[in-house]
Amino acid sequence: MSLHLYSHPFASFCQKALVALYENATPFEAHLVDLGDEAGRAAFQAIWPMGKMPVLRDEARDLTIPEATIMIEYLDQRYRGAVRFLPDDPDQAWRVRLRDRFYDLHVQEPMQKIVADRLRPADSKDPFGVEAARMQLRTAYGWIEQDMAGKTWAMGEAFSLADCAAAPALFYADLVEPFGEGRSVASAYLARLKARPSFARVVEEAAYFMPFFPKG
Ligand SMILES: N[C@@H](CCC(=O)N[C@@H](CS)C(=O)NCC(=O)O)C(=O)O
Repeated sequence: MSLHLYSHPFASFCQKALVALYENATPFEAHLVDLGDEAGRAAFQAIWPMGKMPVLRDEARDLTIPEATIMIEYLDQRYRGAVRFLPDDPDQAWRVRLRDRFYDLHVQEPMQKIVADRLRPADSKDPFGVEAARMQLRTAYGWIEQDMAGKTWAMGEAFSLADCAAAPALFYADLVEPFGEGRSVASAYLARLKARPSFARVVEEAAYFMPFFPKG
């Protein structure tokens, strides 16, 4: 097996990479990363010193590929399947990348900020930062409501890198800052993502860990 994925099924950026791998049934060996375990963290940091998951190793080419977006681009180039994550057309490609950045920076990041705050000790909370993150999410939902109008996937009919990014980002964001009234387009998009077999499998594999999701 050439491809080795270092990840955790509950981690949102790992889920993004898993969606891409499952979309094309790309064969890979999964390695569970336990950052809570000192030896596990050290072993993982020997592969990628930044210690952020997911990381892909392509043993056949002796390459280490961190960053979920870059990993998916790599899969699209080197392990291409029926689903193309980045279109060849440059004008379509930058639109995909824009949406990938959007879901990482404006949905995943504030969502992670809120989740991380729930894990902080009571005397180290950051209510100001959490409120700013909530506002950022609400603004992002407004943009999604317009951007997704009339579309099945982020780029229309073709599933892409942008949808790999959107699936876990929206799944967890809706848990910490529910879409609420007036976000029917975003809600319907998330429902389609949850029904997509690749992401449904990801959610099923994470189900064991869901009771550990920190409550607000
Ligand atoms: N920019 C990275 C972010 C990866 C990331 O934040 N991963 C989280 C899990 S979802 C992580 O490894 N967190 C562990 C830590 O921060 O110690 C990517 O897109 O892959």
